[in-house]
Amino acid sequence: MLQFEQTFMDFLIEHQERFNRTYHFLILMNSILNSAKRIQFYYQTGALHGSLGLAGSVNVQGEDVMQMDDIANELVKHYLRRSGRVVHAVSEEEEEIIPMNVEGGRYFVYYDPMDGSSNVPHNLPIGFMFGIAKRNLEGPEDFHLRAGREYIASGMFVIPTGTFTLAFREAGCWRFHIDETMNYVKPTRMALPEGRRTWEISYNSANRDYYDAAVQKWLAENERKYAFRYMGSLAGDFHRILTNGGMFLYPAIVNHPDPKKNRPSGKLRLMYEAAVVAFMCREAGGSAVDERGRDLLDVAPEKPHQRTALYVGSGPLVEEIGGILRKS
Ligand code: AHM
Ligand code: MG
Repeated sequence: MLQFEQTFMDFLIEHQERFNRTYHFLILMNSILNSAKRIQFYYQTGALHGSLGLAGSVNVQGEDVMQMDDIANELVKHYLRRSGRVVHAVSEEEEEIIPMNVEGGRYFVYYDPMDGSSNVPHNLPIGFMFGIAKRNLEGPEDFHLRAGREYIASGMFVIPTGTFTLAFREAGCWRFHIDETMNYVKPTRMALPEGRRTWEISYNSANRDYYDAAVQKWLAENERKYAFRYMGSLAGDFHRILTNGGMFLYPAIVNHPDPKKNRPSGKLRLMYEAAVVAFMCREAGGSAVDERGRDLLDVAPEKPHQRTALYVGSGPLVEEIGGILRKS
């Protein structure tokens, strides 16, 4: 007896029809899927073709750009533009906002085509992460940099692992797995587990002495209650938290002995990293805050590449640390 798993596209068609939606979003998602499959392919075969090295240029955040980042960025731009549905995009790899179908487009897409760049030379998990907001269809469009709360969807592909997680506003967070025909199949609704038995804490422990004193104190008192896991790729680390519960944190660095190494605004980017996972987490029953203990989804970006600290995961942990941050 042949068994057929539901594909992502079948799932999405049903979803759009159930909620009486247009097919524009489907066309947009098709372009995102096409990009992800191509990135998956290049990443899997990159080592064979010698393209895992550094490209030698520097991106807008001053970090090394790898060939893979460039390839992934070009792929995503190509497919987004071709969809005809995107007004403009923000990419981690480009300083300027990228205009696309400025007149007729419907969506804004904020993306990081290859997040977790330190994993690239090792072919270890990286993420293609994106947030989607919708143009104001009635009346003039007055702004394009939206807070996470205004996203209509956000998602991430963990590459080359082959998982895709997508959250819809008020319609849940879903995970799919790539099959042998490169289709994402088998929708599973994600819900953070309430029981603490599986919870994990995930952060770069090399930085712990440089966090705010209140964050250090909380870690010292609480972290041993949970397993510690860190792979240095937000998509991979958050993927685990979504399944097992717990908290991923990338706090501000404020106590570094070399003041030049402080990062009072955090490291991660708000629009295409932090808000993307915060949105997914909310749809899975969790929450996220920034260094001031504000709900991360309420933080309105002032510039496309704005950074933020991030605490994301199971509600009770995020609320506890959020309360401490609001007081400190
Ligand atoms: P990138 O955009 O340069 O790849 O940096 C983002 C990554 C995240 O995926 C990850 O959570 C974090 O940076 C890891 O940083 P660190 O190496 O400081 O632990
Ligand atoms: Mg990144």
